[in-house]
Amino acid sequence: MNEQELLLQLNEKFNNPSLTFGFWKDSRLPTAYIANRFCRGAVTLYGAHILSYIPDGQKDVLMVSEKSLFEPPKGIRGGIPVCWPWFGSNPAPSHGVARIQFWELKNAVSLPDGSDTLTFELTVTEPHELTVSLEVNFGAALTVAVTTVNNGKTSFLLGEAIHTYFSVGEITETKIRGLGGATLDNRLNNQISTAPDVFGFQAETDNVYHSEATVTIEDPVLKRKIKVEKQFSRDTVVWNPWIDKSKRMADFGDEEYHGMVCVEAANCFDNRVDLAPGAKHTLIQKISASAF
Ligand code: TA6
Repeated sequence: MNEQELLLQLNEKFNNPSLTFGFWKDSRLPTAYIANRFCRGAVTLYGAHILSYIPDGQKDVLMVSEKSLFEPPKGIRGGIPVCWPWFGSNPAPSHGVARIQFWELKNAVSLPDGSDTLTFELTVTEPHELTVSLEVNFGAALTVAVTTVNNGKTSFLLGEAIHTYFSVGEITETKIRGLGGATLDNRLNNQISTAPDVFGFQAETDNVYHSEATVTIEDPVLKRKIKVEKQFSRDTVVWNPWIDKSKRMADFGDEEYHGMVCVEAANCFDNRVDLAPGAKHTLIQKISASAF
C-alpha cells in the first residue's frame, strides 16, 4: 500500500469529525490532524511523533526545527520524539528505534468533553521483545502516556523519555521553576549538584534532574507559562544546545536555540526501569499553557 492509499484507508477507518489525515507539510509522512473545541494538533504515524499542539488563543506550544528532515530513517528534530527503548546516543541510533519506525494507529476517540484521544502501537523484537503504545489526548492540556509491555522471557532495562521541544520567545529570558532540591546530573561535565528552584540559561544545558516534580516554563516574551506534569518519571531532562552544538546539528538552525527548550519526562541512565517478563510500565507527561 502506498502513502496515498494509507491516507485514504485512515480517513475511511477513523471518521471522527475532529480528525483528518494528510501528509505533514511537503513530506510524505502520514499525519493525523486534530481540530476540536480546545486545540489544534498534529501527530504523524512515523514515530507516533507529535508535531503540533496549539491550544485555542495560544501559539504552538511545540517547536519543530525549520531544518528538520521528514524522511525516514532520520528522526524528526522537534515536536515530541519518543525516546525508546533506550535514552542517549549509545548505542545507535540515538534515543532508540521507536521514533524512526512507523507505528499503527489503533484507536481514535472523540470524548464527551470534546477532547480527542489517539492510540498508536509498535511491536519490536530487537533489542528485546517489547510492545510500546502511545496514548495522546488533545484537549485543554496535552497528555501523553507511553506504555511498554515486556513480551520476552527475560527482564529488560527500559530507558525512555517524552523528549518535548517547547517553543519559547527567547531562551535567555526563559526560566524553569520547580526542580528545587533535586539531584542534578550535568551530562556535559558529569558533575553532580543540587538544583535551585528557579534557573535560566546562559550556555549549553544538558541536565538530568532526578525528580518527577512539576516544572513550569516561564516565558515573559510570549507572555505564557507552560506547566509540565509527570508521572512514573524518575528523571526530568532539560536541554538547550546553545551556540556551538546548534551549529553542529545539520537539521537545526544555528539561531533556533533562542526559541526552544526541551523538558522531558524520562527514566534514563541509572534510573532505567527493570521490566520483568510480562510486566507493563507507563510514563506520563501532561502539558498545559496559560497566560503569564
Ligand atoms: O535530551 C537531551 C539529549 O540527550 C542531548 O544530549 C541531545 O543529544 C538531544 O538529546 C538530542 O538528541 P538527538 O538524538 O535527537 O539529536
